[in-house]
Amino acid sequence: MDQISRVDPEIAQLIAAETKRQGAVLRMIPSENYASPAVLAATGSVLANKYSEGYPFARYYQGQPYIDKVEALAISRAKDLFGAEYANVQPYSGSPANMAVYFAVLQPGDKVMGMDLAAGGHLTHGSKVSFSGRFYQVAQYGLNRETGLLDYDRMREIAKEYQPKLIFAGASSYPRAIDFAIMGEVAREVGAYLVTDISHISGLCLSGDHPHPLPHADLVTTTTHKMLRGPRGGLILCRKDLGPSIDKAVFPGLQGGPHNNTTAAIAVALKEAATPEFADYCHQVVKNAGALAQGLLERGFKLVTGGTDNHLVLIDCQPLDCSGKDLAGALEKAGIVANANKIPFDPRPAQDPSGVRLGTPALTTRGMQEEDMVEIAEFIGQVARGWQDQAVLDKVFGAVGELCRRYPL
Ligand code: DSN
Repeated sequence: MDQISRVDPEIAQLIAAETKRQGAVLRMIPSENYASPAVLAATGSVLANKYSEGYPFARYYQGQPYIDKVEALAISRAKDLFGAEYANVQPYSGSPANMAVYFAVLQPGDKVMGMDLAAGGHLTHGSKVSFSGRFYQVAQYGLNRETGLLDYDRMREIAKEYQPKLIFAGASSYPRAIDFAIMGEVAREVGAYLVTDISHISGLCLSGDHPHPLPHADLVTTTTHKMLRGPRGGLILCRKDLGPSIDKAVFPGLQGGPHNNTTAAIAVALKEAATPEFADYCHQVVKNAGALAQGLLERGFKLVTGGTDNHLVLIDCQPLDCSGKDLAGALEKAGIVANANKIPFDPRPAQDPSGVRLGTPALTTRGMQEEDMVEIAEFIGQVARGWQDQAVLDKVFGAVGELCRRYPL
């Protein structure tokens, strides 16, 4: 920070302010976390200075003796950790990782299936507003209206009728476990590739708190900065026979030089994720989400699916006198940062939806436990009741600050 201050005090001041903010609020966006100091240091290292188009020991530029070793280590750690035959660690993030999968195994115009964005899926799983819905023919599957759970029977029917070449499994706002085994069966029945995007739940798949996608999936994608606590990046894991197509799709198909500083930080994060402490962390993430859900239910909130199996809960604001956007805005004023989110079959638009999505990965990294989640559920209850009352928001803000000080970064 001293170096930045000397050169660019304006940016230094903004980084300092963001550092302070990240410590002073309850960060409950389920896709966010705190990377370790070792991961951040690797991200800020001189590896950022090097170009290295190609792959380890097969580069287009000279000067790679150390970069090759860094990337080879990241690849072997990714394979070992996830039990995968092949790994590519170069995708710049989750969306490019998914795009590379499309490029690797499909032709433009081919048929794909993914979970509807409105049901909790991801943009790159076939949404019309992303490349995936523009360059491929898409059928979307979704949830059972009564239960809010994935409707696997309907998914199978759609797959049989539509005959996609690729099926995406995975979600961004689904609070329950996903049955990768059933999805793998369906994919095999129709001769499609199964791609599991485990960006949100990668840690839980490693710790056994969520079923592992292998051996059911042909390809697995994940971001590295969510529960894995790495830098902002992506990974693709796959069967060995698909490896060369994936490599070609990432580079030169989609990207130029890999971000070597990020690759090093991914390697560090994967080393950290291989420890028993990381598994304990993931177990605690799930326990905390369960305690948060229970605390909210006891305070009269309606939750999508009635609770959670994983790291997130989705509040249905329809019984409240505010929208998801109103509640997320009021929560931020009270020091609780979450995001407004569509609920299944939401009658409201994405810009002002009926839900609020909350997660426990970042809070758990700070060391918070179940009793803290009960306290946070109480804060959220107070904010929901007094969302237009500045005195209430100020009071909760003070209590949130006190809680945050008990768990310094
Ligand atoms: N933007 C991520 C999330 O918040 O879930 C998904 O990519």
